[in-house]
Amino acid sequence: MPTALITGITGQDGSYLAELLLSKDYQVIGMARRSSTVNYERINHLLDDINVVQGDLHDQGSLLAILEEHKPTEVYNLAAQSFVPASWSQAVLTAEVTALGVTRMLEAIRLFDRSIKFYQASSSEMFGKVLEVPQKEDTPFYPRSPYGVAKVYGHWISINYRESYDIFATSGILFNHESPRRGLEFVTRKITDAVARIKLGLASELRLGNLDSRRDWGFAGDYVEAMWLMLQQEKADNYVIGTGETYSVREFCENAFGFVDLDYKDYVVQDPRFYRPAEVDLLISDPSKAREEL
Ligand code: NAP
Ligand code: F7E
Repeated sequence: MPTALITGITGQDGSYLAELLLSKDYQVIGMARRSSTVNYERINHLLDDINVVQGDLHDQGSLLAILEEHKPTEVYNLAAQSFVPASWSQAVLTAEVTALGVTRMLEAIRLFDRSIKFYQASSSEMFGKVLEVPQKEDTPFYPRSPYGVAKVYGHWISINYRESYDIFATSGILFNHESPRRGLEFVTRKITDAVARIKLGLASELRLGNLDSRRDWGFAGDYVEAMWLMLQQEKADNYVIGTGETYSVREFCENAFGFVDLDYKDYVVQDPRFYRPAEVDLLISDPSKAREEL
């Protein structure tokens, strides 16, 4: 039975990936950081089938200890400070977790067992102020947030450990992926949650930032399958995963409100509090390499 370690098991992608790996008869070890109250909302239904262990990307010793105790054959590094606005207000923490955390896990693998396959959760935010349309694996990066900068570090340190130590370190450059399990502060769930509240008479408006930014949105449940496929290849590599279609936040609002016969213009208020110091205006993927090879 193969054993996989998932960091970020309590997050959106962690929960879907755990379900996928269980369906493939993996033993699943999920790493969660200690907190004063447990936040297993997304994995409560899996607790009988997975093994949740405590560890933190800040803490090198905890990572090494988990590898030594559970001996995974695959490590999916999904843990991160992943909310882009918080990366300006907590820039150093974002660098510690989202950037240096990757090195800590790679170091643990280098010291314990270099044959472990490693997946790094890279992001389309690395393309930022895009230098090419659509974006593919060799499109140069121009990150626009401390989060994007941290992910560029994580991407390159994974490639560096691949080239320096021959570790199977793969980087999945995933475009936005959403689901009912998406955190409520991200724009898709913020909108759909508000639409439901407004329809039920529980709220009267929705305050948003930039309605004109465009994203390539996919479904998280599909994207975790791509992660797994990447680790089943013969060689570690970099892959862009996206839909190849782009829509604006405004179009998303039109559709979500329209779904319950409401007009978004009657409820959406643009609020400068939700504008970002630097915006990523347009993301659209070219996932042809992944389509061919995976
Ligand atoms: P998410 O829902 O925000 O989950 C992040 C996970 O990281 C949570 O389990 C969180 O634990 C954990 N975490 C945060 N800091 C940690 C630390 N110091 N030590 C250990 N665990 C820590 O994110 P997601 O949407 O599932 O995304 C998964 C990964 O893919 C992230 O690395 C994200 O940056 C990346 N990514 C996401 C997208 C997307 O569209 N979703 C696209 C590209 C890349 P708590 O529950 O305790 O907070
Ligand atoms: O914003 C605009 C906002 O926060 C999408 C993370 O998973 O995907 C995610 O990052 C767009 C931005 O996601 C509001 O300005 C307008 O242009 O849902 P989001 P994100 O920043 O694209 C990437 C790929 C990741 O890697 C990240 O981890 O929507 N927007 N008004 C708003 N966004 C939010 N959150 N809230 C608003 O009120």
